Amino acid sequence: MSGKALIVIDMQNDFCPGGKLAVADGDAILPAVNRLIGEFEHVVLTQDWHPAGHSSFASSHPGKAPFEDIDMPYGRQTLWPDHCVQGTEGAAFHPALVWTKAEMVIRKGFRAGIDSYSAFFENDHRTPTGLGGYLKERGIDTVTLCGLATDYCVAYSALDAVSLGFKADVRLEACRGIDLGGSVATMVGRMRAAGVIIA
Ligand code: VGL
Ligand code: ZN
Repeated sequence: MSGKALIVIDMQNDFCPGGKLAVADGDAILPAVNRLIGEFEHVVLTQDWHPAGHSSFASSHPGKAPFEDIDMPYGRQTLWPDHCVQGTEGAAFHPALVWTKAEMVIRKGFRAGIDSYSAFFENDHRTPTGLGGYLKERGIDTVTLCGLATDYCVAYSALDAVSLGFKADVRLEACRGIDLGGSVATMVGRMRAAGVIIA
């Protein structure tokens, strides 16, 4: 069996204009994302889903500001404004996202002490979310990724997809990035080098 799935990353209010960690023009990709959803038989969504006081929030580290880096037991971690708190409007999917046909919603970042950019592993790069096993058990070997943000959750998901043996392609026209210090160019380069097809 060789199946394909679309993975729509974090199309949530807090990553769109007006949200707590707004990505520039994050909502501008909704028509392209919805078009892709229409084209795929199998659709998976991810949802960034943090408890209040999450360790990736700068507000949890006295003296630290958003977008600074710190050392965590599992490695370097960028600190963010409080965002995508479980059950809040900011954590909800953007109202224009046509999500109803999604077969699976994978939540990530719900452990207080560790962040999770990738849809497949937490930021220790070892703790699985379960998505890899789910897709393999479903006979899916190729994933197409889109959503927010290009340089964080989309990129780490694509890199991990390839490392798990999936074929992966990223639709940049249906992605937008945070772009801290050139991170979009850096991560697009890393994805290409790893064998991710960038359309
Ligand atoms: C994301 C930073 C923090 C993302 C999530 O969806 O790219 N970025 N949490
Ligand atoms: Zn987050």
